[in-house]
Amino acid sequence: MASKAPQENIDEQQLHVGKIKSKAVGIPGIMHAMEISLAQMGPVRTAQTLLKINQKDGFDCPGCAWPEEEKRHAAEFCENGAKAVAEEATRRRVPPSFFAEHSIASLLERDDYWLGQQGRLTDPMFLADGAEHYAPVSWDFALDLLASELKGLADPNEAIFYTSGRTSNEAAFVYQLLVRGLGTNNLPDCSNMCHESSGSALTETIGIGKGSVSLADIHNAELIIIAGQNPGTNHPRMLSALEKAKKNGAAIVSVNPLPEAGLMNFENPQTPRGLVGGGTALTDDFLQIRLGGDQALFQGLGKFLLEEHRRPGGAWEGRVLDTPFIEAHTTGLHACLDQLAAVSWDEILLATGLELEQIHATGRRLLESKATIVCWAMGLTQHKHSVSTLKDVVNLLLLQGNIGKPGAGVCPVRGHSNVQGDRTMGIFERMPSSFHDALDAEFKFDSPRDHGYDTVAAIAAMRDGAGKVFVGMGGNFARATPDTSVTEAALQNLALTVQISTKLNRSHLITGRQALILPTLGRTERDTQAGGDQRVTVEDSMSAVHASRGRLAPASTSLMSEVAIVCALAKRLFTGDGGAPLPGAPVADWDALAADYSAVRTHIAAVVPGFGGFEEKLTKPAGFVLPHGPRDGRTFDTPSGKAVFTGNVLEYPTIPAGRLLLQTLRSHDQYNTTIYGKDDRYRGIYGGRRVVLVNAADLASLGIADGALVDLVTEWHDGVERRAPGFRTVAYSTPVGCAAAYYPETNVLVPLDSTADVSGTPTSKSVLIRLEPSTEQAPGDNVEAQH
Ligand SMILES: Nc1nc2c(c(=O)[nH]1)N[C@H]1C(S)=C(S)[C@@H](COP(=O)(O)OP(=O)(O)OC[C@H]3O[C@@H](n4cnc5c(=O)[nH]c(N)nc54)[C@H](O)[C@@H]3O)O[C@H]1N2
Ligand SMILES: Nc1nc2c(c(=O)[nH]1)N[C@H]1C(S)=C(S)[C@@H](COP(=O)(O)OP(=O)(O)OC[C@H]3O[C@@H](n4cnc5c(=O)[nH]c(N)nc54)[C@H](O)[C@@H]3O)O[C@H]1N2
Ligand SMILES: [Mo]
Repeated sequence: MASKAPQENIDEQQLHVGKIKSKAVGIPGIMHAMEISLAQMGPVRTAQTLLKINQKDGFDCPGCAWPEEEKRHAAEFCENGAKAVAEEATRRRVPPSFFAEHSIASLLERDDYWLGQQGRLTDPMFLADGAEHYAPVSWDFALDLLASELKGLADPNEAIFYTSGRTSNEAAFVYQLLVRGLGTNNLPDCSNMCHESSGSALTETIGIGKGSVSLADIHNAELIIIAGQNPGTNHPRMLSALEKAKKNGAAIVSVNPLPEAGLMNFENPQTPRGLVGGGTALTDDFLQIRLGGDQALFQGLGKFLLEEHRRPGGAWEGRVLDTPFIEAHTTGLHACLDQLAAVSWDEILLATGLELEQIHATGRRLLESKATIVCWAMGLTQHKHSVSTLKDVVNLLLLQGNIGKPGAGVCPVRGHSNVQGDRTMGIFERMPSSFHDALDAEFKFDSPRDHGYDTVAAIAAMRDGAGKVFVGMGGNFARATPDTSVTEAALQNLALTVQISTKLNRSHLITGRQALILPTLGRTERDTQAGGDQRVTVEDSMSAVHASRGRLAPASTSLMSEVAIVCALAKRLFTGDGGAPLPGAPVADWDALAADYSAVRTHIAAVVPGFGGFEEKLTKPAGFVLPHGPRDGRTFDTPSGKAVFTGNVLEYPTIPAGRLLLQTLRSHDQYNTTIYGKDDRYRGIYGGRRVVLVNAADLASLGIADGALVDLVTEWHDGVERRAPGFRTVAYSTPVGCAAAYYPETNVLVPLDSTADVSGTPTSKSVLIRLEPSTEQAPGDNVEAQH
C-alpha cells in the first residue's frame, strides 16, 4: 500500500500562531503520529511496525534513549517514537534516478524538510570531482576508493570519523577499531555537542560519566528536579515514569525558561484517563529561570540547605547534611561550603531571575525529601559554564547523600538511542589508557594514544586544511554543527567526504572534491549476513544493554549494514593477499565479524568492562545492566576513591541592554536535523519554523511588533557577521532578555569558538543576538498572530 507524495519546501508565509498548550499527548498526539505514519508507510506497514517498537523480540526505538518499562504495553505508544520509526520505515525511496534528475545545485535549494521527505537511500552513489550529479557505483568501487584515499594520506590524523548516536554497539566497536587501526583517535561524535558536559562533570566528581538512577529510582523518588529538559517532546516515555512517581507521592520541580507543555500536565495515552482527558498535573513548582541561571540556582539551593543546617535552634539544625555519607564517601566538602558561603543571595536572584521565596520553597522540598533525583538535558549542557553548573548539581545531591541510594541520584537524560553505548564502545577522541591497553591486547597492535579531534576541533582542522577525508557514521554533520558557514566551507575543503546514511540530508550536498553516499540498514530492518539473521545491541540512558532485531524487509537489496561496511573497509586497509594481517595492523577475521555479530560481541566482552558473558546475558529479553560504582555500592572511581565536592566560581550570562540571549531548541515536529512536519503544537506554532520567541516586554522596549519579520544577528567578538534572516517574532512566555528559536536553522548564529569550558560543547543555548528589521522580502498578509 502506497505512501503519499512528499511535500514541498516549507512555505513560511503559511506560518500562524495559536495558544501555548498546557498539557501533552492525549488524543491529538496519537492522531498526529498516525497521520505521519500513514503518509510515510501506508496502513499495513504502519500497523506492523508500530506494534514492534520496544517489544521484547522487536527493535529498539530509534527515537530516544529513555529505558523501557519492565512490563511493556502491547504498543508502548509514544507519538515522537512513532514519528521516528515512520521516518525510517517509510516506503518512499531515493534511487539513482532521483540523483540523475536532481543536480547538487538544485538539491541545495531544498530545505531539510523536503530532503528528509524524499525517503530512503537505496544505492551507493559517487560524486566525481567536478560532477554536478551523483552517479551510482558498486560497493567495491566505493570501498576501494575510500580505502585508497585513506591509505594515501600523509598522516592518519588527516582523516576524521564522525559518529551519530544511532549506531549499534557492534558497529561502533568495529568502527573505532578501524579508526585506531588506521592510527588516529579522530572520533568526534554527536555527544560532543550534546551531553559531553555531563560526562566531564560526572567523571570528575563521581568517577563515571553516566547517570546513576534506574527506572525504579524514578518511580520511588520523593523529589524530582527536572532542569533544562523538554520531555513532552524529546523523551515522551519519561512522562509515564514521572506519572508513576507522582502517584507514589513524588514532588516534581521544573526548571525551565519556558512553560513546556509535557512537564506541566500529561495525558497518558496508555491509560483511559489519558484518552478521555484530564491527565496528571506533573509539575508542582515551576521555576521560570533565566537562560544560564542554573548554576546560581543550584548554589542557592545548597546555600539554603547550609543555612538551615546551621540555623541555631532551627527545626533542621544539624540534620540537613548527611554527615555519615559525607565523611565516608566524599572529599572536598570545604571547597564547596566556602563557595556557598561566599555567593550572595542578591547575585543568585539576579542570575536566576527568580524570587527568593521560590528558591526557598524548592529548598524546603529538598529538606523534606529523603530521596532526590535531578534530571537534565540540553538546557544545562550547552552553556559556557555547563560543566561547573553540573558539578554544582552533584554538590547539591552529595550534601544530602542523594547518590547510591534508592530513589536518588543523577539522571542526565540522553538523546540519541545509542549515544551512551557508542561511548562505552570507544567512540571518543580520548579514551582512557585502560581501554587502549585492552584493545591492543585483544587485536595485537599498538593503538595511537594521542588525543584526537572532538567535533569543534575537527571543524577547525578541516577549515585550516589539516583534514583531508571525512567519514560520517550516520548523522548530519553539516547541519547539526555550529557556525554553518564555517562548517560548510570546512567540509568543502576536503578531498573526500563519505556519509554512511539511511536518509538524504544536507550533508550529502556539502561535499569535498569527491563524495560518497553509502546507504545502510536502519534499526527496523532485517539484517541478514552469511551467518544468518543478526541482532545488534544498544545501551539506554540508564546503562541497560539489550538486543534489537529488525523485521522489515530492507529498503533496498543494495543496502549494507554498518558492521558489514566497516568490516569490508577494514579488510581492504588491514589485510594483504589471502587475508593475512599487514604488519602493525589490528589482527581480526573481518569476514567472520561481518558474517556473525556474536563474534564482534566476543571481542567486546574481552575489551570493555562489564561485558563478560555478553552473548549469554542477551538471552534475557530485558538484557542486563552495566556496573555503575556509585549506584551499585557507593564506590567512586576517582583518584581519591571518593566522590568529589567542588567549589565552583559562579558564572552566568549578562545580557546588555537592547540585546537578547538566544537558546536554539527543538520543535515538536523534528528529530534533530530531520524535520517531520511544520508544527510545534505544544507551543502553538503552526505551518512554519522561522520564528523567534521573545518576551512581550522585550518586544515593547525594542520597539518591534509581535509578528514582525526580523533578522537574528549574533554579537560575538570576532567581528564576523552571522545572520539568520527572516524570522517572525512571537510574544511568548520566556524570561525578559531570553529568546528561543529552532535549531538547525539557527546554527549559523553559533560561533565555532563559543564553547563550554572543559567539555568543548557549542553554547547552543546561549547565543547573544540583536534583532534587526528583516532583509528578506515582506511576507504576504496571510499571517495571523492570535495572542
Ligand atoms: N522528538 C524528538 N526527540 C528527541 C530529539 C528530537 O530532536 N526530537 N533529540 C534527541 C536528542 S539528540 C537529545 S540530546 C534530546 C534533547 O532533549 P532536550 O534537551 O529536551 O531538547 P531541547 O529542545 O534542546 O530542549 C532544551 C530544553 O531546555 C530548556 N532550556 C534551554 N536553556 C536553558 C537553561 O539555561 N536553563 C534551563 N533550566 N533550561 C533551559 C529549553 O527551554 C527546553 O525546554 O532529545 C532527544 N529526543
Ligand atoms: N544549535 C543547536 N545545535 C545542535 C543542538 C542544539 O540543541 N542546538 N543539539 C546537538 C545535539 S544534542 C545533537 S545529538 C546533534 C545531532 O547531530 P546528528 O546526530 O549528526 O544529527 P541527526 O539529525 O540526528 O542525524 C540524522 C541523520 O542520520 C542518518 N541516520 C538515521 N538513522 C541512521 C542509522 O541507523 N544509521 C546511519 N548510518 N545513519 C542514520 C540519516 O541520514 C539522518 O539524515 O546536534 C547538535 N546540534
Ligand atoms: Mo543529543
